[in-house]
Amino acid sequence: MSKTAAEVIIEVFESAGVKHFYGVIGDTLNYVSDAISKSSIEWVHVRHEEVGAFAAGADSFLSGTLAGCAGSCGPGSLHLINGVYEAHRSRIPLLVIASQIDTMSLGTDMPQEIDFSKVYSDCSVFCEQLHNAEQARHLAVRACQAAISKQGPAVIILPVDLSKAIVKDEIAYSVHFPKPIRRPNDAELKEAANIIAAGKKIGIYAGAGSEGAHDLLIDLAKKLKAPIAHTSRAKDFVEYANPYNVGMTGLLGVHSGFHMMNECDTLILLGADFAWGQFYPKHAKIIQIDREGARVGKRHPITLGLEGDVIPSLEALLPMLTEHSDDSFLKECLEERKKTETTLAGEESPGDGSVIHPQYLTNLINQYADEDAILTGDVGSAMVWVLRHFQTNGKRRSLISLRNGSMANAMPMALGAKKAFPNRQVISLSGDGGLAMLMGDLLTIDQENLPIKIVVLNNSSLNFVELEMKTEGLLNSFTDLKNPNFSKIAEAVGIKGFEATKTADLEQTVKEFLAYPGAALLDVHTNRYELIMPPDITEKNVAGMVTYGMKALLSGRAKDVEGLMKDPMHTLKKLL
Ligand SMILES: Cc1ncc(C[n+]2csc(CCOP(=O)(O)OP(=O)(O)O)c2C)c(N)n1
Ligand SMILES: [Mg+2]
Repeated sequence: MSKTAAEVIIEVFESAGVKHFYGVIGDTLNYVSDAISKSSIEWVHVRHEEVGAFAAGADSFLSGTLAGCAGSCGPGSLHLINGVYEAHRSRIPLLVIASQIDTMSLGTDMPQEIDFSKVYSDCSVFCEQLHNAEQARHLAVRACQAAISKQGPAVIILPVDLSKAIVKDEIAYSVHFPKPIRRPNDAELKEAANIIAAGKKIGIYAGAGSEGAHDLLIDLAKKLKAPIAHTSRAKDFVEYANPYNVGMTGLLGVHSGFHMMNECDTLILLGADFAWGQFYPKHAKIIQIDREGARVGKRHPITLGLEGDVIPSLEALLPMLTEHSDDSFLKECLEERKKTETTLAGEESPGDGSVIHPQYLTNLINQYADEDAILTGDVGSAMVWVLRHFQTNGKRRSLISLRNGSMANAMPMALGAKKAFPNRQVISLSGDGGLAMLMGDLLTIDQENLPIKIVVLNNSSLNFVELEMKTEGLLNSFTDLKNPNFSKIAEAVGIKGFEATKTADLEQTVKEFLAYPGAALLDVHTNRYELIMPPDITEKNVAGMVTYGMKALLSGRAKDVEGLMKDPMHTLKKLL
């Protein structure tokens, strides 16, 4: 049977396990969509390609099965870009078809002509154009192989004339799934063990590379009497059922994680590529193990850099370690953890009821969400609440645009998560700015029958940025959002709408909303003046807020300062 190059590419993707492709069809993509329509791969018809790329990334990341996205030539494939960056920065395997105008017109400044090799070279692990239709299988296999092995987006630039060409497809290239065991050699591990043996205040800092290593981390902590801090991306893998956990450091972190990192004299960094050097310990000996040797010592000077995956590295290291008996540092850090927990619990309380605190809302979601729920959070204040107030348990997942830091990620990621796990509860904690940015894809929820739950943190502002401005001592500017009634918008597009304006009703509303059998949106009018406290309050933070307060008063914006003092006990508890 004769096949087009597009059909061959799709056949290869099927053989690599691809189940979903997301995008918007059109002109140069028509032979690809035709091939998909005849295959076992499902096309998910989104309204904006960026949403498609975000969703495909979330699908691939959570399911561990390759997913893809595609766009028509020119602006169609250009729209994918932010979601492709997301996958690239988060090291998520992803297939991308950027369809292209026909080869006869390439290089002639045709309408919609874009040099995608330039556009995608910075955000992919593979980016090649099909130059001859007979290359189709070879190219598709190389793309899959690169996505799987280099963990990132692989882009195929596909000119339309080649996509529809009939090919012989005679050479049997195929996709492979290597599962190497990577670990440092014994001499290197011995060196690590010697450094650790000399440590008195040993800490463990676990990153996203620790996925699947939960029990080994606990064994390590137990043997070394070492507290465990973790990066934000490692939350799901490290936090639960972990008596050694002291939480995250960094600006989004908590006091106990920050304290441990500051005070340890020996730090074992495992699969962690935490970017902010100022949060690493100043004088500790640091041993770093990372699956990519190029990442060791990248963020901060270290004592010993080793290459390996966390699981086999720990399996080999653990028997070489001598048990530590001094647990004073662990006890000290766990004391700090208790204090942090008390602070967090205080923030989660409903307060005096005058305003809805977003931490209280997140805590309610935490209480009533399913045991294996997936929660996505928008960049903005939502990400902080998800990281601090949503508890994982080994089954739940949380997903945020942490490395790309993009607004509007949560709802698109929720779409992908729901495709990957149709039977799990998927909740998006969206900003009002974030949701509005890609709001057209609320239509996808109904059209594609994706019963997700969207909570809107309606604080009528680009709040995270507003806070950034205030802590710098600036008067906030251009942060106001004049919002629509989000629940009515939801109703208009076939999604059940809920609204919450009062603390007293919130618990009942959250319960009803989460229990609703179909897609639903809950618009919650949260406190615009909520402070997000860093793990350690510096004089600079306080000085910034004071300067802001003075400026606001002097420029006649007294109401804004009054806002800060709504529910004063809640605010004071955070500052003291
Ligand atoms: C695409 C994009 N545009 C702008 C920014 C800068 N930025 C970061 S957070 C934020 C505000 C987000 O507002 P909203 O979604 O309403 O969340 P809030 O902080 O108010 O809860 C902005 C503008 C960004 N990170 N990404
Ligand atoms: Mg907002």
